[in-house]
Amino acid sequence: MIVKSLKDIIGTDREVDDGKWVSRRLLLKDARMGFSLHDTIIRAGVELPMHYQNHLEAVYCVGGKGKLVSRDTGEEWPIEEGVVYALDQHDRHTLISETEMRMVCVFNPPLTGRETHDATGAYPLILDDGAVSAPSPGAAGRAD
Ligand code: 9YT
Repeated sequence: MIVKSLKDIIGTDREVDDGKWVSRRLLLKDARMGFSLHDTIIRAGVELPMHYQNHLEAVYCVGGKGKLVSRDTGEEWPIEEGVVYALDQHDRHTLISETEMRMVCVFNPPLTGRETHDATGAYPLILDDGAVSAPSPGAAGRAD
């Protein structure tokens, strides 16, 4: 069994600060659960274009307010405490925060903790031997 506290992650290399968000990685690939689990703070007033071409992600908002926009369809959804969105189609999306937001995020396959967003807003796929997979499918160096 694995038991961890957010307090033990803050200030370690499992707390990743992108400037616009801070992701606290509670469970990563090395936990061998088949997913990773993150407690992410989105700073207020930021716009985050993302496109996880190599991963599925579910995001459950547990605090704050913002808006999710599909860059595939133009649809928009208010995001607030109690709302979950699942990027089941590797959807191109933009998250816009109004206030600071707190999100619980699950990634499949799990992140290793070494990924950083590329120019398309994707995380690369890190293989079992530690190699980074070829660039994201369709990556053309733009997030939109
Ligand atoms: C929705 C969101 O939080 N995206 C950016 C960060 C990502 N969730 C992560 O690495 O934890």
